[in-house]
Amino acid sequence: MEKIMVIGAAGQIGSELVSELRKIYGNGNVWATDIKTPSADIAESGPFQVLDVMDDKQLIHFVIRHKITQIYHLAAVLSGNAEKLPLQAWRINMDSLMNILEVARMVEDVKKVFWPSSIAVFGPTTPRTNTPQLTVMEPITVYGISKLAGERWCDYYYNKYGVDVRSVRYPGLISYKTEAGGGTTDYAVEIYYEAIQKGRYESFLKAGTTLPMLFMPDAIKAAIDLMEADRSKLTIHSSYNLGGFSTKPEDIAGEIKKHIPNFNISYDPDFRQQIAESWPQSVDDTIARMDWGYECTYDLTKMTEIMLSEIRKK
Ligand code: AKB
Repeated sequence: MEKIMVIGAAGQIGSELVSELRKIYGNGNVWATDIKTPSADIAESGPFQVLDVMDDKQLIHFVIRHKITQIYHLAAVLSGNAEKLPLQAWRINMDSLMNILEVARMVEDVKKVFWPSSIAVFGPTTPRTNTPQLTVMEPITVYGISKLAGERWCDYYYNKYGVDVRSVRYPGLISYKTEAGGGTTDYAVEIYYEAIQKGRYESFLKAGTTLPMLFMPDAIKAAIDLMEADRSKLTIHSSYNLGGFSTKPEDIAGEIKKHIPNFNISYDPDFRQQIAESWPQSVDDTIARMDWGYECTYDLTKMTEIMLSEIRKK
């Protein structure tokens, strides 16, 4: 019987992941945890606990008491916000991961850990198109540095202690249930909300800024598929490249215009432009496809239809 714990359950990935995991494993077997209260459907459809992953004692007591077998650790400070408070972001991103890795090492019941990395591990010296799994990695953001260091620690705990940590390098994630917060790819979420609320959007990234993106249902499926994959088939113990589809602000605006003809986009790039320009435009995810059958099923057109109709309902 699996007992699963999701850390960061009130966040953009966590809120959707908890619902999917509860469908698969049963509501009572999936603990939602966060420092803040999640939406009512998460807090009321199964167990919820206020928990600070930075508090290692509270964390280990919780894991032992509830006989947790799988941990999804999603709490992190994203790229844009991390640049505003670099040392604080470094501490949160690194200490929280180290607490999880230590718990997984010490508590025998814990069999698997999921921790998301990001395309932010790459930098301006990385090949930007079809970025390979193994390549130059010189990230220029504190978020990217923390994700790259985290990947090395995951690989280290796997090799040294046999801790089964599984990870993907997410591209920008687009969703309508819970808004993202503080990332560089967040423009691709904001644009849909503002298209409906105001009929216009001022992008903080320039026209022509291409980045890989993934619609949340594909991102959630990837996390669960990777966690369910046969361990012997996995060849990457740092983090798997995940591609998604590549897009730029004017492409999304063009898709929105098909539904809202008067929609207008303008551009006022800020500090996140430099971050975006240091990240890949597309990513080679052949190894994820081969090892555990990853696929991206939503493209920009299909995703835009769903984003607009779901946000309208809100
Ligand atoms: C961000 O923009 O910081 C994140 C990411 C790509 O990891 N969405």
